[in-house]
Amino acid sequence: MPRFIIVGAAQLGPIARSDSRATVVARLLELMREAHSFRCDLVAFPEMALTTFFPRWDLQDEDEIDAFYEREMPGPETRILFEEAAKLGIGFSLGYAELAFEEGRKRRFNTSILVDKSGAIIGKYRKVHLPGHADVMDRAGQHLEKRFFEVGNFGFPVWRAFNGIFGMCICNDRRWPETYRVMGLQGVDMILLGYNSPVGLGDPYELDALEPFHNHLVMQAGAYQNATWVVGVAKAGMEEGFNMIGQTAIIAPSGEIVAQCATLGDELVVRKCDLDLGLPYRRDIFNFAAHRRPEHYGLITERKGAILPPE
Ligand code: ING
Repeated sequence: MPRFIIVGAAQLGPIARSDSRATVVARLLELMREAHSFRCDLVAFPEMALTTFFPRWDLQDEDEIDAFYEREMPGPETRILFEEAAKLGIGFSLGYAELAFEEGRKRRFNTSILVDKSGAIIGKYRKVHLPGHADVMDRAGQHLEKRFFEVGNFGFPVWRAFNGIFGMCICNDRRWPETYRVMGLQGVDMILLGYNSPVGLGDPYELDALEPFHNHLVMQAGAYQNATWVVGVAKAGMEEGFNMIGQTAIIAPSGEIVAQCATLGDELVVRKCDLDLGLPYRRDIFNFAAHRRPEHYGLITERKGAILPPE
């Protein structure tokens, strides 16, 4: 019996620095209701889906910085999302900037949650691969996630949900094969990820033109090599003067793109996904137990003469 799930990938267009949470949540609700009209079981939203991508600025004032984070989830301005999800009977994933008080101190993470059809949070992930820099660079645009977020401390967990095994990652995580493999080793059926990916940061310029190609390359490879669905959802368009790629896509375990957005705005694409499509790959070509030999790979760091990049 196939394990079907109808998935909505809800791409967002730009979010302005001045946009209130209420304004943005109204957009998310519109996309959630549209997903429900297509009988979606689950709708995936992008990374940092409640605010503009503020790590592009050299912010200094702590109160101004804190205003971009959520201290509680759901909070007073996001509770309506959870209530609507429960009313409609639809799950969702949501990326946001998290402000937590743990181990006696204020901590900041780039976070994503997985919410089931009852509106309960069943999974939480904190971004591990933080790209860019902590200090302002001499370049066209900044990418200061290392200043505004800590490295995630949950690893890459997966959760039993929606009649399958689901995982999440965030943006730059999708460029690292380990991200998919750690979840693949846990038998993940579908990975939900959001991204805010600017082009033109000039680091290096030559690769800008390849950004759309690299975006799909890494998600398609991750899906195929780990026999999992990958749902990649963009915050797209010209956001505060920064050109963010779209290309939101639903990718099958074959690595094929089976649904893709065609705009740079708020746009939903929907696909009925059979979570068992990964089984033929997991049973044969990517049968980790039968073919994978980590004990024979050798640890480069321990092997003498490793070929390292020039200083
Ligand atoms: N953004 C980008 C990403 O990994 C980036 C950073 C952009 C890296 C372009 C390389 C090229 O997609 C986030 N938020 O990680």
